[in-house]
Amino acid sequence: MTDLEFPQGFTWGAATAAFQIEGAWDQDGKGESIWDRFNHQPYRILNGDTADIACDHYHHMPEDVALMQDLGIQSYRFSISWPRILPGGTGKIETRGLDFYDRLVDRLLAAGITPMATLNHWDFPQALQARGGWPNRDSVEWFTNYAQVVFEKLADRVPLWATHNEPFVVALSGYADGQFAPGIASFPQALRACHHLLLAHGRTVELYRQLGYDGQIGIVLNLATFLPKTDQPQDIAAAHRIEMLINGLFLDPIFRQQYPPALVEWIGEMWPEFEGDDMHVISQPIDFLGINFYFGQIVRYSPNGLLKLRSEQQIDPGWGMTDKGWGVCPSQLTALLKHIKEAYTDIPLYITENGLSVNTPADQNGVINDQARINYLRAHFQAAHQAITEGVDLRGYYVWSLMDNFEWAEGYSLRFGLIDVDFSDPNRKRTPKASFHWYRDVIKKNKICT
Ligand code: IFM
Repeated sequence: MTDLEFPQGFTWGAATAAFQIEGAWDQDGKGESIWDRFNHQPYRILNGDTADIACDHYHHMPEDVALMQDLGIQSYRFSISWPRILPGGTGKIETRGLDFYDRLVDRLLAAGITPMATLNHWDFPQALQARGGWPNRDSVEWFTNYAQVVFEKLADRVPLWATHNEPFVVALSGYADGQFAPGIASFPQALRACHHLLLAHGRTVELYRQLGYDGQIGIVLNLATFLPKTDQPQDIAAAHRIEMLINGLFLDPIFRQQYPPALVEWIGEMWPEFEGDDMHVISQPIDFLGINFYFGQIVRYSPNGLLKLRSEQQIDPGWGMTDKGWGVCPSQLTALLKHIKEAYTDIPLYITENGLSVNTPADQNGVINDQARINYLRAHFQAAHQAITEGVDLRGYYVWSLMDNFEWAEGYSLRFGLIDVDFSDPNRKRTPKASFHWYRDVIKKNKICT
């Protein structure tokens, strides 16, 4: 047995997102989001689930902060629902919505937990979707105005801000394959959405600096590794293409001030024209990069599809697949962190999400012994520790997720939480799982035992 100690001051946290936990979808003046609209449509969500109530965090917030305090996390990553604050997306402010986050932040601080707030975790106002959504360049201004309202209320007490969570998913799953809200299938629209998300990010970073807050601002990207299946040039090029689509589409503009040349060339005429100064705004220096890590892929050339490739999940020896269908490969977390440092940036990194979807039923005593989640987290913490040992400036780790929640198109069928939520109970009873107790011990000792 070896003890692996983390650097002093390393931040242990847990993450959630507004739409996935809050419920109260139409209460206290909240406007409709694109996910409200989408999850009320037939066939969009597995089993017809909706997030109308979800974990009912909107009404259970004090209890949830008490659970966080019991867990011992030093930071809590949550997102703010844009239409809860601006029901029409722009214009009239709903103070009851703002007050909810105000109370959350105060309660977190009183519990000694540092808030990390994400402005956009996908629940875009439906009223603005009706005006074209992210593919409309006006979305940049809509978003910065919303950010300003939130900053003015909360930035005096929230020291860590992320503009977007996984803009790749917003743009590609929402606009290219239509699997997520708003359910549009148009690759050119997805590229426009992507560009405006990036521009909105850059303008919001500029605004945050102009307003003079002394906290930190960054962005959260879903990143993965992509290994060619063979050393054939066709497979190597295919792996590079998908890496540029998933990682490079956001990393390159932010850190290299350009879209990945290989991708632009491949996409050809479908690539939209953008205005001159945009890349400068997009590449504003940020204070940290948040990385959501879940899997690696093995890629080979295939004559089919736009990118002409096929990929499969990478699985490390001795591991398998998660309930979500993602391969478990902790080795790739070390590889990814080192790659980001070597190829892109030396700024501080956070793992802003990582966790396992596994449904472990309660035993006859009501105990949820999710040993699989403990094993998964331990291996990933170890991989992160390895990266730190090799010189990566990793500052913290947020487990996804604090509690079971609404997993988008898969509804309540997948469970990512350290805390079980009984979705059949009108009171949404919460039960900490074995992984909660294990994580509490890791946090207390700031080390893992491998
Ligand atoms: O639940 C999601 C989260 O909203 C974004 N990152 C991945 C998680 C698991 O799919």
